[in-house]
Amino acid sequence: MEEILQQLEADLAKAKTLPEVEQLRVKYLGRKGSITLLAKNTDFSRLSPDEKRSFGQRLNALKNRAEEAIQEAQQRLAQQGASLGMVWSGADLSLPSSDRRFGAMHPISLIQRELEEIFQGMGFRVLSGYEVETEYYNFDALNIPPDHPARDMQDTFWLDDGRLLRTHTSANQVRALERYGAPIRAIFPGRCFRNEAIDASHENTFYQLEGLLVDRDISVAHLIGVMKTLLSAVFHREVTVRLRPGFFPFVEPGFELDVQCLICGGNGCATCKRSGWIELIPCGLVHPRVLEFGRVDTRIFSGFAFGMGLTRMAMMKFGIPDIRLFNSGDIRFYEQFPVSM
Ligand code: FA5
Repeated sequence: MEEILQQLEADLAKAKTLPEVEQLRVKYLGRKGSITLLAKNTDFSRLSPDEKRSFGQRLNALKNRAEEAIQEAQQRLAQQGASLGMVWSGADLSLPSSDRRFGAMHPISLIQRELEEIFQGMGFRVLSGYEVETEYYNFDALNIPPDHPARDMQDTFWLDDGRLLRTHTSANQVRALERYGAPIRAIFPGRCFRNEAIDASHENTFYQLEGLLVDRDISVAHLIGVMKTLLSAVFHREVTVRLRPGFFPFVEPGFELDVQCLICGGNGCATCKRSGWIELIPCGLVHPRVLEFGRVDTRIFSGFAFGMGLTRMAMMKFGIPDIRLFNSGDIRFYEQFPVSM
């Protein structure tokens, strides 16, 4: 018995990982382990009652000491971080990491997520359409026939097969009406493309967020209500808005929604070009012809639509001075929008 114990202790001293200790436990205390077999192979009938008692006591003591030795070895290795089968390296694995850099989110993703949440809170569903569109949904179904001058307002990237890269998210309007019918309450965030010269506030690839609400008895008052709720939520304060007439063939009446400048409070500054107002969201009541293209009964339903520039919105919210930064691929720009953990 003494020999077995000494052998076990020598084996344990050499073990460098917890799995090795487990193997030793099986070797000595498992069903076919040497200590277990010692009891099994002893012919107790040949022992006197005194011998049986003394043998039993010594065997129990051996088992207990073996178990203790194994536990000690396990504790020693666990403290050294050896549970993964690694050899102890001397590092304190319980110390916090010194490199605390987290990933970043693209500012468009940030503002898009925020807006989606706000609109979902007002009962809007979030839908997405196609970046490659047909002329029909991008223009014709929006009451912009082929010879209409409004087509020239949006320089289009045409594809060889006659389709195009959508110039605005309004292309989703009739698709959604056809598919879901009225009433409907939806937003469509997405990327748009225009064959435009690029400068600090114009990109050929940018994001818009379209909104469409069609229901019974919808008026301009509903449009203003939704816009004010949205802007207060985005800018975390009460905002003053005004509507000016704006022309888009797919709305009647059409508006440009301006926000009182959030930088100067309407007094006039460089951001609002001294006017006190910032042009933010083109919108209007959906033109009956668009509803008809979407097979909506115009005797029952009316609606409003808006098409905000998501990229411009992000510029306003985060104070980004140049639109070219968004697509620049410059990691120093993206790193300024860390994800909070
Ligand atoms: C439209 O695209 C209309 N579809 C908006 C609309 C929808 C009106 C529904 C009525 C009802 P506009 O061309 O003005 O409108 O573009 C809307 C917004 O997209 C602009 O206010 C601007 O913020 C953004 N935008 C347009 N062109 C660019 C560009 N080249 N770079 C960055 N943002 C742009």
